[in-house]
Amino acid sequence: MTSRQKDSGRASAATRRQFIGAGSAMLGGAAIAAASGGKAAALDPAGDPNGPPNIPEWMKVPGADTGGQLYGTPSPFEKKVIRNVPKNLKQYTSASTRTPLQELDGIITPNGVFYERHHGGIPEIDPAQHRLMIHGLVERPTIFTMDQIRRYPSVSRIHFLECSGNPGFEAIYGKTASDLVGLTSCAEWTGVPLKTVLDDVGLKPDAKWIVAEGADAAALTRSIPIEKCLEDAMLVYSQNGERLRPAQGYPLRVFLPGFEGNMSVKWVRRLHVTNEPAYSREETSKYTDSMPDGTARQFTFYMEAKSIITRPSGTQKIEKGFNEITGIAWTGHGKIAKVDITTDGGKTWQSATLQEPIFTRALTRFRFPWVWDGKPTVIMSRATDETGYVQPSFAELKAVRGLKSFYHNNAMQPWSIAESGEVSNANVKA
Ligand SMILES: Nc1nc2c(c(=O)[nH]1)N[C@H]1C(S)=C(S)[C@@H](COP(=O)(O)O)O[C@H]1N2
Ligand SMILES: [Mo]
Repeated sequence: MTSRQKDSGRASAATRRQFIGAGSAMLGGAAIAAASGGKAAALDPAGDPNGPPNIPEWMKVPGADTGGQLYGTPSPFEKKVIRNVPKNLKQYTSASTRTPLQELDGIITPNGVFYERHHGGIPEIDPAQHRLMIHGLVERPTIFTMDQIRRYPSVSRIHFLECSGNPGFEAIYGKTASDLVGLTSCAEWTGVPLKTVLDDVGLKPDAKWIVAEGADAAALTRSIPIEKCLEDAMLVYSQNGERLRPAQGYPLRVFLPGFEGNMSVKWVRRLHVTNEPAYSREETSKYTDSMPDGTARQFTFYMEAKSIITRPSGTQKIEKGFNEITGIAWTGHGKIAKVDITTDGGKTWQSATLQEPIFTRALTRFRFPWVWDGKPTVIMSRATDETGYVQPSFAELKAVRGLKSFYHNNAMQPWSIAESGEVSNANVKA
């Protein structure tokens, strides 16, 4: 063993003493045993049939065949890591499912639990039959096949996607992180920059907007300002290395980093280049914000800075002693600059560590080491983005937006910790 290996061995022994030992120092091993299901034998190698040096059952026979599963699935012991289907919402064709944020680590959402929101069900589209038409204020109106789209130079970028009704203003009483902000996910998107394709068809000088239309039964239609189309908008065909899933817009979707999810039109079939917006259903009667003075705020493109602690979070239970507080932060306006944590209901705040690398318009993982003294308290995270914008409390947000708003709620999420260690939503109906 090199001296370096020896050193790292020592470091991990010290780590164990500090973190696992910290909570059990007073109560002894029983505290850990309780945490792992109450079996004191779990800490006793001789009495634990699965603990080394004993040989567990699964080492005594060969395992399953490699290739027995041609498309892999998670361990059968991970059954709760599934999409969250709101119980009170019947899954009509216009429905949504949420990402189980509290079950995930890191910043990438696996494709199987990426949130879904559709207004007319999920169409089944044969990519060989799919076409994208670009017309209107362009020099060369064109109808593309998927093969032609895929011949353009590609890019891959990591970005979050968030529905702007996440959660609606009146829906801040959910139980889990997923109930509250599970209409947020993050993936590596691959496709062609929209600018590349627009340069190819030639924009006319008066092109100001691009109206994107989906090939679903809802024909969902949104108007995108030309500046965004030429900045970082993408035509996406892959997500986390594989082709888009049908629910995410297979075979082709618009992706607008940092914009409200509704504008990233799935199953895109038409880009109509115009000099004014379409004023479609989704940008007039929906996805607008009713303000206290009776007016409605329209075209709220960028999602504001937001964060949530995903562990510990609602319905989980913690033990006295060391607990890592971790969660996710994101902003439509670039990078997350800072996440502050309070463990005393907002009296004092301390900076969390941000997981590197920090990507633009992507989820950012934060971590904060915490020793819980066993007393009831409220914990909360607060994101600041690189523009200096600070995530508001719900009270601060309401003061500006009034009570008639539904969309674009980026308020902080407080979690109560009871003496029992049970974690619950601290937002309570007045
Ligand atoms: N064609 C089409 N595009 C669509 C939608 C839709 O119903 N049809 N839903 C929108 C909404 S409201 C959101 S939040 C995102 C959801 O994307 P996802 O299902 O991949 O998470 O897609 C948007 N694009
Ligand atoms: Mo949405």
